[in-house]
Amino acid sequence: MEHVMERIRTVELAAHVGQRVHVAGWLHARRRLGGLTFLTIRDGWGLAQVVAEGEEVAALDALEANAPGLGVESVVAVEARVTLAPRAPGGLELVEPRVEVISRVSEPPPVALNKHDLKASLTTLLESAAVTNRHPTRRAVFRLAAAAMAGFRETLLARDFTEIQTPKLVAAATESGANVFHLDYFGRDAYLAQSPQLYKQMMVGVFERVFEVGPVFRAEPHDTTRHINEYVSLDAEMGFIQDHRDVMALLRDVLAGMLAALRARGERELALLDVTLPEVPPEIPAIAFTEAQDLIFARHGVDVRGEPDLSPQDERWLGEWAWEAHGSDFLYVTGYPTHKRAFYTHPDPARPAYTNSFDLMLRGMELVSGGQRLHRYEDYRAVLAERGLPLAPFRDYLEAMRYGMPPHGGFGLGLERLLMQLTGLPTIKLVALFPRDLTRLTP
Ligand code: AMO
Repeated sequence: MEHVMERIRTVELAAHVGQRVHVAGWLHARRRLGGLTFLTIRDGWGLAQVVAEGEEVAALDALEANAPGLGVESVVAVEARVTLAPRAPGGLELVEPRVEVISRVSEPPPVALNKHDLKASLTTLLESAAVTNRHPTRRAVFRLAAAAMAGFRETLLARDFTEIQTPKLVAAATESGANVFHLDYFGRDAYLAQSPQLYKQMMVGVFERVFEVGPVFRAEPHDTTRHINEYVSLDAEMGFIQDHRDVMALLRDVLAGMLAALRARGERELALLDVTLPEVPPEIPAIAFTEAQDLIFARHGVDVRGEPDLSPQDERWLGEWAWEAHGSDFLYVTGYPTHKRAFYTHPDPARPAYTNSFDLMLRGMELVSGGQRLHRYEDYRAVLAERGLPLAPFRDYLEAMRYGMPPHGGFGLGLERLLMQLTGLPTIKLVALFPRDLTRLTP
């Protein structure tokens, strides 16, 4: 092909009206109408419509005549002139095309990718994710995930947090002995990290403020719409706090930063998926755990008082209440019972049976857990002994505590939970690129 100019992306066409340009991508769709042939080209960002007529159609037919034929998802390069076409998608059309085939595909893909809505069963969508993730609505979900991660990083970097990467092959379970993937590490027992919890706390001793974006692993042996076995955890931890309320204030600003990044970077994707982003109130409403249980009893007649945790139904009810009483999609629940939280959680000094901890609900589902941690070596020794946990696996963690740690706290936010609540998709498996669940280790 004669060199017209550097390849441009489909989303840049508007700046080139009247010029001949070079675009390249996948043959998304093709149809004939009278003497015309319409091609839709999809690149990594959008779609472009190409119209061929007369001899151009004959040239296309010649490409087609080669065996095997030129099917959708073939990779093609197109050199053509950009024109305004009010009736075309995006108001632009590429005319007088010359088409070159880069990778020829002759079999139809496992799912038709060129319908506005992707019509396939969940199983097909997941089994063929390598291809189905190409669909614009699938791709949009993952672009939003990227925007959310960018917003998380930007907000914390602006506050002088340092990004860290901690080991995923670890010698101790962090969150609880259950739900941990066990593996053989050259003949020794090892686990896949359930969270960066212990390491991010140790790193407070180095940097004071740290964050991490990375995979974590939970061996939860049940199939739910809100659990997967590997997810992306957005973690932050900071030193020199008064208590968990400082962490809640930080999280509020981090959420606002993430939503701002979604608006700024995800405009096309939000429109395509018809997503209405939640507003982060200047102060997110908060309710104490025991009050939340009283409220559920009063409003719904279900006596959950005395339960050690909130059920998914409890969370949905609280979400409804937050919206009705405060006009907020977000709700903090604070002060979870001490015996129900992980050993590192700082008790409430005024009520030691409850903790300086919180969960954050988004639209009635837990999105974040966090709180203040213990920071004194003696307190750790006491709590591990109380819970019958061995000291040995925590040796290095305890060493960090032994040599001086400030009061500190932080949180962990599940990226896929966020995407699920924003998009309203019915299962978390649809917001992970290649979900790992009870039955799925491929693709
Ligand atoms: P927790 O175990 O509550 O806390 O996890 C934090 C957040 O991670 C998400 N999440 C999950 N997402 C998908 N699939 C799962 N199986 C899954 N499990 C948890 C949720 C949850 O709110 N170390 C603490 C955090 C901290 O205190 O800093 C922790 O991991 O969104």
